[in-house]
Amino acid sequence: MSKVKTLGQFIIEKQNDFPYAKGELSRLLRDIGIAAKIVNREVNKAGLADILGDASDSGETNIQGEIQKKLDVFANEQFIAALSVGGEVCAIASEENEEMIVVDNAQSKNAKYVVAMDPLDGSSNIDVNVSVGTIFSIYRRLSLSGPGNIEDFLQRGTDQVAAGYIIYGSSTMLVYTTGKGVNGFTLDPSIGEFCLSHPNMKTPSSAKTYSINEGNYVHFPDGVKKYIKYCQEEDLASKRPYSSRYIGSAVADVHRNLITGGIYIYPVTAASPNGKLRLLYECNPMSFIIEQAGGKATDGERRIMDLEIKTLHQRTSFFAGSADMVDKACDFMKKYSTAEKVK
Ligand code: P6P
Repeated sequence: MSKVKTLGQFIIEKQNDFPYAKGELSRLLRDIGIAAKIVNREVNKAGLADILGDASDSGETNIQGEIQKKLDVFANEQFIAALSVGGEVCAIASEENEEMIVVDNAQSKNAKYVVAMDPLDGSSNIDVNVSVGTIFSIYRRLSLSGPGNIEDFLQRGTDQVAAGYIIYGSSTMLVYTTGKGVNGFTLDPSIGEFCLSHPNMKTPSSAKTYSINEGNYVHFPDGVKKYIKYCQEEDLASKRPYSSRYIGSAVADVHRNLITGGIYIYPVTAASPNGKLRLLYECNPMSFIIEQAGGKATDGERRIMDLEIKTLHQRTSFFAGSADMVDKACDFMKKYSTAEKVK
């Protein structure tokens, strides 16, 4: 049996890639892994426990105006607790919380890092047993000491120290990067450990899958409409028509496309004139991973990780995946539309 390498062993082994590392980032990644295992346990039995459905009879909504699912709330609480107890994070930004969370216990208030996260993305799929995910982004704080502040989060994606996601699907995987490649770990429930299963992940430069909610077609920018028609044309040489695959859970769509190749597009629509996905804790972390795996991520025009972040919950349009496919889609945007500027 090949030697199993756990997430913990891998993190420690890679710590030497950062000569000045004193272990804080290693411990922070370990804390995320612990919370992921706890959330996974609840996701896997959601149908059994009273944890399905909406967070309250009154249909309580989060700051996004989205009905909070009980598992959303549970996941948010678990990641906040693990990060707070772990002592390596001085502040947290979460999709579920309008304001940033200052972690001001003795050990944390001078911690080096801040974490932005979507604790359970795609949660509308929870009740129908479709894969959901957690997305996280780690920055070095800019403030010198004391409680973390909002400026610590308003950093470009290129300043991320690490980023990753957990996908709770047919198996549970944790995929992350620290800027030196992408590695995927599959949870082995029999030992309760994430084990290295996808070392040095690379995404194909082109493929046959496009992921977009075509229900919004009439409101898409012309460049997106033209690109969709391009995907649907018969052309043997470029293996078209492509296949449309859209789960409605960005982590699941992005993860599939990362492995098989493909493009995920969430452009501006009438309902989301600035795009739907969040720059800080969805698009930047997924872009870091995609770029490290050899892919590309833009807003239809500009590189996602170069975009200026002005507010915690800022939205952006998102074109991400296989490099050649993103280039092609952006060519159509350039020719037929001007990408919505981040306001
Ligand atoms: P629509 C989930 O709410 C999410 O943020 C992404 O995970 C997903 O890809 C997208 O929204 C789905 O949105 O409008 O197609 O249902």
